[in-house]
Amino acid sequence: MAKNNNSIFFTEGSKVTQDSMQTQFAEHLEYDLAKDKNTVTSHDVLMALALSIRDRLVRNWIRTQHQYFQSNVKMVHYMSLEFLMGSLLEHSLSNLGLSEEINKLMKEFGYDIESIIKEEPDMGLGNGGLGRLAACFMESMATLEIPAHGYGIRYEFGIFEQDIENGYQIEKPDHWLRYGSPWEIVRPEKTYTIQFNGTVTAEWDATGRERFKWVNTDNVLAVAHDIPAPGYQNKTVNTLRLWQAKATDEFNLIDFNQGNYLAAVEGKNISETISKVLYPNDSIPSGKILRLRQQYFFVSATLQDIIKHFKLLNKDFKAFPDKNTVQLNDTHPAIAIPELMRALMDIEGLEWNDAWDITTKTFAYTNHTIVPEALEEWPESLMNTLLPRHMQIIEEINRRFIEEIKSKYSKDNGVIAGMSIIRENGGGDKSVRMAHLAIVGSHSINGVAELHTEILEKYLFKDFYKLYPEKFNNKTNGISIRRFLKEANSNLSELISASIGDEWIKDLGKIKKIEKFINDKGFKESWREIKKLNKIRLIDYLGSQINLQVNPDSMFDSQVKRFHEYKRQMLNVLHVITLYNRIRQNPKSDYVPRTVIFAGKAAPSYVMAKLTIKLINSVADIINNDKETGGKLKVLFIKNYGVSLAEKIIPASDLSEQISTAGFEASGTGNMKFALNGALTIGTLDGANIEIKNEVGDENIFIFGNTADQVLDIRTKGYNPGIFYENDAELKAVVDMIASNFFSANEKGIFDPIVYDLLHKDYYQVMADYRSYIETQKKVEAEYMDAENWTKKSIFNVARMEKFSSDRAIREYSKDIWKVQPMKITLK
Ligand code: F58
Repeated sequence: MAKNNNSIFFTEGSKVTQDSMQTQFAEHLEYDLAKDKNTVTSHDVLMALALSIRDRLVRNWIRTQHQYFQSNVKMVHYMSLEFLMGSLLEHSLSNLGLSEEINKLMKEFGYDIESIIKEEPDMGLGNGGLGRLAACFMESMATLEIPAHGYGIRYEFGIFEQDIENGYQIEKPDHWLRYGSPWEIVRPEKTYTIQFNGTVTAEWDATGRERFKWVNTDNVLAVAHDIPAPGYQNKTVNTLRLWQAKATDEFNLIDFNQGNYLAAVEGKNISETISKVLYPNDSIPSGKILRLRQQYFFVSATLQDIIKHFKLLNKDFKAFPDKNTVQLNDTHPAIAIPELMRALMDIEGLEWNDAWDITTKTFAYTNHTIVPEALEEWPESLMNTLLPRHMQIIEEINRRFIEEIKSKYSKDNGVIAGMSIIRENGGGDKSVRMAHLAIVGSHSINGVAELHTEILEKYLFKDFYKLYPEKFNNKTNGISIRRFLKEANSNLSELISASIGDEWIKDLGKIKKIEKFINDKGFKESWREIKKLNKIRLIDYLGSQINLQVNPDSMFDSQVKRFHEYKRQMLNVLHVITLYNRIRQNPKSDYVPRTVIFAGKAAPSYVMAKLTIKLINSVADIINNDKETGGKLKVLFIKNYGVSLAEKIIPASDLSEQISTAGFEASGTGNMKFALNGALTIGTLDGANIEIKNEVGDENIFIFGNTADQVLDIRTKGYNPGIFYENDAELKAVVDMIASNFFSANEKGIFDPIVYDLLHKDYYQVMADYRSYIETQKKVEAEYMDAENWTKKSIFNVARMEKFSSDRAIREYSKDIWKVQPMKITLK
């Protein structure tokens, strides 16, 4: 095909610019979906609209990529096994500035935009905070005009769909691609071969150098699927490239010719399972071989893609780190370090030292957890089988690293063993510590909140910090202001824009200006009115899912996040039961009516987390059906929490529960989303809560419980949770109720493991923080009674959120780690 026929490219006055949205929508309905007014379904409407919007995006998308290529600009590659994108229609409309126009148009056609938006399944390709952070970063990078790619896996099944049966969590497959996705563009021409297994051979090349070859491998193909990532009302559209696994041969021909049809198809199925499903474990890695396959699969495809692109424009590999920077989102893609070494040495023919210099200059690593058992390790035996050449390279990296420790840091064998990339587990059993590999192979290691980075430097990676202090830095997390305020809370964002203009959407610092309305009666009334509207909107959205009366004038007290013992949903339940007892004992007293909202998924194999969900549902059952508590207390477990639900629950909440055991939540980002929507936080001095407190001021947040230092101190001195039970009558009554089957009359004994744990183990020190939490909740109520005062605090929270915009985070990454500049897209 003649490639230089420029006239067909970048045509001004093209179909997309000339045709009205109306025509495009009608054409997609007719030509892409083959539907008329009799056969059209609501899903068709969504598809036709999404395709029309995509047309607009594609225009800028091509231009963005073209300009990046032409100017050979330095690119950020955000490598992440998870991207929790949520829904894309409303977000694309908003970023394109088309929300109003489309709203009107759909109305004219007789459709309601809200229900079309609701049709779109969430792109749930992540577990929680880590995956959503990647999505917020994609949005901010595009808004700030940073040349960037996201790279991940196109899972056929994202995070499981959660159902609740008899109070128990049931997992169902998330078939988000059932009807296809209107956003992705398949790029069969961008297909790479990924090798597994096989052996390594060595031979001497013409220059007398030993060259290694990885041969007799089992191969799988990786096919690119691209999703547009548009910036806010600019021309930048970056790419999220997700890899799908495909078998190399449709059938194994030998088996096929022998008539063994099923065996022939089997091989194909095995290779295609690589991109089938997202591992639903958060915080503790699964350690499964398929997980390692997934990691290597997407890492290898990504690096091949980056190198191919680099070679089109550059000659000398020394320039590679000047043109590429790769951020590793946790250790999940850390196998990229030996993979880049392999590519540079075995394929491109570079020497070790040059390859190593390029590699360490290219990679940067973000850590998201301090729980030691959450740090990934792969058995050496597995690595030897699946990735034999990589294991050799890792051994050599480690040999050189140990030499470095000895010459620069310590000759103590204990210290060396503690820092070694390869752990000796005794009996010849060894494993690869991916975090150590990531630290040694990167030029930057960052934590995600100040306290978290401090813990990394002081405890978890203490020796590494002493050896390489210059590599360590903090990058406090942030959230997308567009998604979590402008789109999720359009009423509030309109009030803000009407009062101070709309510059805050691109520059959150400007939102401070709303502080001047702190004594404006009308403004404050509108503020409260909007909160109430959002509550009603949430109740409507949930519809028949909740079969109880929820009072929109009650305080909405929400804890929505993954279920984990360290997040302490348990502490919240103990408070709920305490409130219930108080109401029963003193029904005539004044209470602030509360609706306590829980939502979140538990890892399918996490027994305690699942039992906590059951307990919440059992407690809800009793309380919600008790006439005495009536309008005063309701408990709501909202099933199948995800990005779209977050966008409804958060704007409707008054109180945000951020109650993890201090020292355990690396940062948290839900805490930021709530504060940005005017909820007040009740929380421990953990993760980013500390920084939120510093920004909003002590009087605008409710802090309780032990500090991270105290938690550690208690643990080292020996902790006895039973003492708290013995010495606190109210707590004792609550635990006794659970133990005596008050909430489990029909399933006696099911909560025994919880009771046992609280009284005898309580690793996360729920009992130790109970009293302080209960007293602080009391303060919350007193403050909430004074609506004027509460509104002021709510406004201060929103006004002081500048720091928590992911724009700020991305600016810091760009300047300190990536050394990249924004590039304005100017192509017409
Ligand atoms: C989360 N980690 C942190 N991991 O818990 C949270 O404090 C932080 O705000 C967020 O990252 C963003 O930095 C997290 O979500 C996972 O889900 C992993 C999934 C895969 C296995 C290991 C945990």
